[in-house]
Parts: sequence; structure tokens; C-alpha cells
Amino acid sequence: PQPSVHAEQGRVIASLPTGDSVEILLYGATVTSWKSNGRQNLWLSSAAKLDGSKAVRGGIPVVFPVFGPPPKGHATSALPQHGFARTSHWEYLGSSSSESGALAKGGDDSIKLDFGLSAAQISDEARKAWGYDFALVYTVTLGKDRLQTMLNVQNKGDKTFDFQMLLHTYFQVKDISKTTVNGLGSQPYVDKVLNATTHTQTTPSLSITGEVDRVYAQIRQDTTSIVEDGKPSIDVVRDNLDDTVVWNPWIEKANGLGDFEPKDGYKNMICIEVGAVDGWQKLEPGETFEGGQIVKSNL
Ligand code: TA6
Repeated sequence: PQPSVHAEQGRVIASLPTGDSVEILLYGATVTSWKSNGRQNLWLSSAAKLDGSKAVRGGIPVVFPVFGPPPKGHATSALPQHGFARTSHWEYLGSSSSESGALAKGGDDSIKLDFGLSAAQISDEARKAWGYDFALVYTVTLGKDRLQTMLNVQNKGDKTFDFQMLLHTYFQVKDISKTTVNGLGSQPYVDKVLNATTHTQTTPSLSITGEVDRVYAQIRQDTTSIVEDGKPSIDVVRDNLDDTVVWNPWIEKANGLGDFEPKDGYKNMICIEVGAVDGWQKLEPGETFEGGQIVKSNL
């Protein structure tokens, strides 16, 4: 049997003969589902708006050209938090599948889906707020027990621009009280829960026992792992990105988010967000930047 792709009603759904599947909304090019071994690996709020009325609460929102609330006196100042990519209508550019012959390494099929967003396609409001000429190509590649999501940024204009990018991935966990995050030991981080002060994580693994909102920058090792009940569940490998944000809203912040449901859903999710958010990536006219992640399920 072959990998299969369906593009309909603003969504693209792809699956492999192994049963692995991925679903992407053209709105924001937001991955809303990634299943492997019959397990949903991503968390999606049951109140997530999927009609394009606001950024999806869950899955993998694409953050570009700014992470967080834009700084004052910067070219991004007039943009909304996390920029415009996650609330824009992307174009599906097509798919290609690498049907693995018996001789292929690993013998696994994979299917690659491309999505595009250019300056002409964003809202007038966004273009007025950030008038640079750019083109994004977001590539989602589904393999057995793995998903690769890469963002390619191109400067199509004659003016240099700065940007940040981040993949705001919401992972599903069985029980946050039995979940730890590995790979960030002895790394410095900015703690947005403690007034954006800088700290260093002293323990090799991070437990989540309250609101966590940390930006780890220039991390030495590329892999951040989610461990559930002592067993590795998801590995997040950064590709050409140096930073990782860890976020769990916990009770108060979850209550404050209208589209965060169920309200105790914070017990079943953790955001591990790879990005280039420490400072700005400068892109000269004609230049290209590419960064992303490979997420692997060990379950
Ligand atoms: O990922 C961390 C973060 O910047 C948090 O501070 C919180 O604001 C979260 O993103 C969600 O932001 P959103 O705009 O999607 O509600």
C-alpha cells in the first residue's frame, strides 16, 4: 500500500501504511494532529478555534516573525504576539512521498507536505505592520514514529529584515505529575514566571509542579526529551535552531485562556518549543534561513 494524502476543506491529511498520520490546517499551516502507533502525540484544546477566527490552541502553531509580545521601537512592534504566520491563510504547495524500496535505509516510507506563505498573502493589517517582502515554505514530513517540521524563510525584497521563529508545539502527556523534561540540565534560562530573570537549571531533568514559562537559549545539546513515568516518550531534536521554550500554563493561566479546555488540560500537556528567539536572525536581500525540528515518538 502507498502513503496517502487528502487535501479538502482547508486541511491536508496524510497517512502511511504503518498507520502514522498527520493533519494540517491551511490556517496558520497548523499541525493539529500527529498520530503514531495509534497514539495522538499532540495536545489540542477542545475549545481550540479551527475556523480561522484565532490562532489554534494546541498542535504546532508557527511563530514568525516575532516570538512573544513584540518589543517597542522595533520593526515588529505593531504585530500581534507571536507574529502573523499562525493566523494567516497558507497555500498547500503539494506532496511527495519517498516510497522506500526494500533496499532503502530503514525501509520506511515517508511523505513530505509543503505549505507556502508570501507577503502578498498576509492580511493588509499585517503587511502595514511589517512591510517586508518575504516568502515562507513550511515542510511537514511524516515518517514512522516521527514528524519533521522545517520553516524556510526567504528575503524576496531589497531591504534587510530581522526575524524570530519558533514552533509552538503542544505535546500530549498522560500525567504532568509523572512527566519530566531532559536535556536542559545546567542550562541558563530566562524565567518569564519570575519577571524574566535569568537562572540556571541545576538538576538534569525538569519536573513541572506549577506554571513554567522558560526560554533556554544557545542550548548545547540538540535533543530535549519528554520522559513519562521514567520512560522516554518524545524526543525533540532542534535543526539549526539554538533555543527551546518550555511552557505549561498551570491552573490560573489555563483558567485565563478562553480557548483552553478542559480547564484541567494542563495536566495532559507540555509545550516544548524549538526556535531562534534569543535576539534576531538578520536576513539580507535574497538570503534564506531554514530551521525546524524532528520529533520522535518512543512509545
Ligand atoms: O510559549 C510561551 C508563551 O510565550 C507564553 O508566555 C504564553 O503566552 C504562550 O506562549 C501562549 O501564547 P498565546 O499567544 O498562544 O496565548
